[in-house]
Amino acid sequence: MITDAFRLYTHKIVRDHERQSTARWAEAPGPGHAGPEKGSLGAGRPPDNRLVDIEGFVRDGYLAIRGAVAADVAAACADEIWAALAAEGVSRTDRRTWTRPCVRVSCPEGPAFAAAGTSPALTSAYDALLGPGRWTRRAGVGGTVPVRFPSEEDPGDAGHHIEGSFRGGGEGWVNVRSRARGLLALFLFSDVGPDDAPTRLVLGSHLWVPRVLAPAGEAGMSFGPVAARLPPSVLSRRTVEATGRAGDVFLGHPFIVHTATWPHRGTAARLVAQPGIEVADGFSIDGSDPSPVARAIVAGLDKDR
Ligand SMILES: O=C(O)CCC(=O)C(=O)O
Repeated sequence: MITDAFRLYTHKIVRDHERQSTARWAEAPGPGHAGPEKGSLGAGRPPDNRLVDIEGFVRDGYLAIRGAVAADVAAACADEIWAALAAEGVSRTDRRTWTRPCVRVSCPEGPAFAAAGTSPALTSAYDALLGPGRWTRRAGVGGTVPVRFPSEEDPGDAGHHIEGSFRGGGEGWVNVRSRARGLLALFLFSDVGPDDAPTRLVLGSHLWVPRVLAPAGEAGMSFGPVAARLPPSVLSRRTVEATGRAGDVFLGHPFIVHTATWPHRGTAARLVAQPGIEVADGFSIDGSDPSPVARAIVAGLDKDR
């Protein structure tokens, strides 16, 4: 059941599954992509947000928030990412340096990323999906940016997985309450079309993960083997590719199965940051936690299949 508090926080957020079709990824940008007002980073008009479909998030495991980050902010973030790539010997203007299919950098910090990470459309969405104020506020985006370059080569890091949430035994660990991780976020800092090696999300896969995690109890398990322990049919479910414009952000359930894709047959580098949105502890899974993330976990544990 959705409480009134959650309804209040959902009125500004885009739920945008319809715009996922590859034919429409480059449709005309909404007002969120309007140019900046003079003088201040990110002062463009607010995004064309509409009602968020919380039930769609619980069912499918993701939301796309179009224009979550203003166009000028996304462009400033892209500049910073290119500066970080330069330190790796990769030049924005000299394609001869684009020799690897993927170069992963830590997401830079600084004012542009602080503006991106605290965009009102996103903080409203975090409140709606996790519970008002329940997530860890951060003046930045965080995570890594796997930058993917046009290439026919296997990048070596593609494969279905869920993300780890906390350190356990020296690697990414995850438990059924999703200790520490509230969401998976994909911040598009470049336009990403269907040829540009978009991240692929397996719809509804998050509902199958709790049953894999439950036997591991509070201690949890390494995130690595989780996808392989799912019924094989889960990986044959419908998928959606995280395509869109620079400034769009996809928010995924912490248990959504996803994969990098290759080859990248586009022409431009794909810049997507992939941070976790942290929650201090995790979610209650006894049915008392009204957040959509917790409701999906409970649905996954309860579902009679
Ligand atoms: O780069 C991508 O499309 C996804 C990468 C990913 O899921 C990861 O590095 O965990």
